[in-house]
Amino acid sequence: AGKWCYDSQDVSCGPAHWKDVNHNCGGENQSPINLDRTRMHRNQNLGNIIFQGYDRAPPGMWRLMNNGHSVLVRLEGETVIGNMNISGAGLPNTFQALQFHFHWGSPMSDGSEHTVDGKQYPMELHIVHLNAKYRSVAEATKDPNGLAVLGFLFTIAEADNPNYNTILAGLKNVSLKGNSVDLASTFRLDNLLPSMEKLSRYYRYQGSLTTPDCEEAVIWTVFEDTISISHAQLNEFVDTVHFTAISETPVKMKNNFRPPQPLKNRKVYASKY
Ligand code: BO1
Ligand code: ZN
Repeated sequence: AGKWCYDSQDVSCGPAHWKDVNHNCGGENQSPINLDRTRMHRNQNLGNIIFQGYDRAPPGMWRLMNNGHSVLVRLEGETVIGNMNISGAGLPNTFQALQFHFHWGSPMSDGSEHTVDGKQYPMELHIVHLNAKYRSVAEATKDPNGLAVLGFLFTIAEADNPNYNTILAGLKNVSLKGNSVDLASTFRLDNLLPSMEKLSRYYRYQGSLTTPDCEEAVIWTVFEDTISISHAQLNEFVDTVHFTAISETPVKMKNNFRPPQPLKNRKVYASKY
């Protein structure tokens, strides 16, 4: 596979070129999209998501890593069996949580991937889940229902969000591409999210991974309620994390979002509430 990047690292391998890296990226069901609330279809089958295991800190440590495109936390792997999963809400099966990661902007500009009525948000959290009928992501990416990603948009508040302190403290240890570190403590995943009672309103559509190879294998759920974080906390991502590895000229990781893709022949559904 060829090299891909975001424009903030190098425009010559930015999102406009991804379709040359993988043909999928020019497909008919790409993500992210603009979520146009005036054109959504209310769907009475879209009830509350059932979150299992999100309310307990797992016994093992979570690993924070810089993959050169984002910082992510692995929720399962050799040392940790997180056993967090989601079901209900029109999902065709149970989906096991694999990892979560962030897309962010810069101190001057927003960085979410999904937009709502044309508005971009400062940051977006993705929790990536695997359809429980598959043992690997490689198998799942051949199925339009292979993965379920939950997207949460951020808004800036005056107060710090203390639930993000463990992750923020770990950023200095994943400053460079390829770095990884066990987080100092585990925590309840639901503490990173808006309160559970506020998650009944969401948008649902069929899409793709938002980075190459852009596989069209994702049931997307983007929540209406937002996560609040302070400006100073958001800036810690931009100030600390780099796209680049130790051997390269440092480039700070910022604006690591793909812009909205054409909706084409798709419908976006709004949950019942
Ligand atoms: S996203 O949530 O659409 N931004 C997204 C984008 C790329 C991936 C996941 C989510 N990549 C895949 C890798 C797999 C890996 C899997 C889970 O993430 O291509 O190799 O197993 O970590
Ligand atoms: Zn993502």
